[in-house]
Amino acid sequence: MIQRTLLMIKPDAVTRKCAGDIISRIEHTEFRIVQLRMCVLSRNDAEKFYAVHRGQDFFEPLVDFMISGPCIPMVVEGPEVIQAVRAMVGATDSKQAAEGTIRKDFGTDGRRNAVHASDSEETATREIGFFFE
Ligand code: 3AN
Repeated sequence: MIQRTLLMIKPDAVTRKCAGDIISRIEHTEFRIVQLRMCVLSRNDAEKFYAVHRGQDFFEPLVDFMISGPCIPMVVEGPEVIQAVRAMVGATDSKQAAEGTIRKDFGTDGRRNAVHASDSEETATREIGFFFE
């Protein structure tokens, strides 16, 4: 099934000039980037985007991190792309992510983990709508 997912390059990776390398990884797959922009999230936006995590001890530092610099959200399209991009991204904590994953190669730890990727069709629809028409 052709799906769309939201992949977002986070401020740590943008600041360290890893965006091109991450975009290149996507372009070396069968998938297509169909929308992309760069933006700095407001605190309110970041809190809304991560609303499911409100109340967790990592919520406030996560929001502070997400507004610390520009993000690059993009929409990636292709067959079964949601799970495929999640697999390319790797585990939440970059220190535990598998070799060859984006988080292993471009992230630092559980917070500064280089990218976000939607985890289901429902979240993909919501997250794409958050950034794009
Ligand atoms: P994933 O992005 O792997 O689906 P989620 O949705 O559980 O992970 O968490 C959302 C974001 O919250 C993560 N990308 C990460 O930046 C942050 N986060 C999650 N768990 C932790 C943690 N234990 N410590 C610090 N940050 C965390």
